[in-house]
Amino acid sequence: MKDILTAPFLNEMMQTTANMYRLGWDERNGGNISYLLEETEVSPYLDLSHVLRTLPLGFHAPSLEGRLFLVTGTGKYFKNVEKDPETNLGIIRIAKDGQTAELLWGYQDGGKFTSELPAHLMSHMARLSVDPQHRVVMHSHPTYTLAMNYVHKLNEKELTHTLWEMCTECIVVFPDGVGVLPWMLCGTNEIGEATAKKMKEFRLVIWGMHGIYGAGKSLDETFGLIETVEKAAQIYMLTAHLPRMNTIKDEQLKQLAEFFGVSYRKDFLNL
Ligand code: 2HA
Ligand code: ZN
Repeated sequence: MKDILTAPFLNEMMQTTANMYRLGWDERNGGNISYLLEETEVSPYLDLSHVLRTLPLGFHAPSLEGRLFLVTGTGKYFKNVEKDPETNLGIIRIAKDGQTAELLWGYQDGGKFTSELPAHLMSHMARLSVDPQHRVVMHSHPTYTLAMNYVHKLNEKELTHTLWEMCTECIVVFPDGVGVLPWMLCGTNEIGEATAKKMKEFRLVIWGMHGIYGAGKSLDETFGLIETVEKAAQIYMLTAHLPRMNTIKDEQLKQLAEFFGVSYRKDFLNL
């Protein structure tokens, strides 16, 4: 067996969480990530027949049976993942019953997966149903995105439109826009179900006055989606209190989407 601490998927996760922590997006135990792994990428590092513990999921995920996920731990800090991945992360496999997680590695202090696992696994199911390449669900509390939640209307059309106006590349990076959920109690199956429903349509979902969910094919792509929203929200928060002298017009947003060949939410423009 190769040393799991040298596995590319683990190092990518360690770098991503450290990066997000340093950006100030994931204070204390804020944020969580789940990363769908292929058996072939894990098997050189781990005996997949050796289950350390079993943990109830608290809901049913039949279509994920046998799937492997690298998941951040509940109550754990992104700040600490890099120096102690085996305590702060875990690799789980969804058991045959679709309602139990088999722990294969990690959570070595007796811990378990993030309290937001329902939202993660339900989102994985939703994204896989529309994108077979999908692999990552990422939740975070990016500062300016959150600030914007308090001073901007929280509906999908107006929020997406404002974000698209803030940076030229936004409509190209997230042409599908940003889904929005109102404030809801986190850690529940209800917010998980609501998030997953939005994830059929959007790769980005705002949790009102809480944070953001992103989904993508890789850690880099998913991070990049949230990073681009956060950059746009920063420009908005730096300018919202000032008289607006210029803006990117809807006709120009349309030109961008057409030039870069992306399929965008035409109903989010006022043309
Ligand atoms: O894991 O961010 O939403 C801590 C959170 C809960
Ligand atoms: Zn959160």
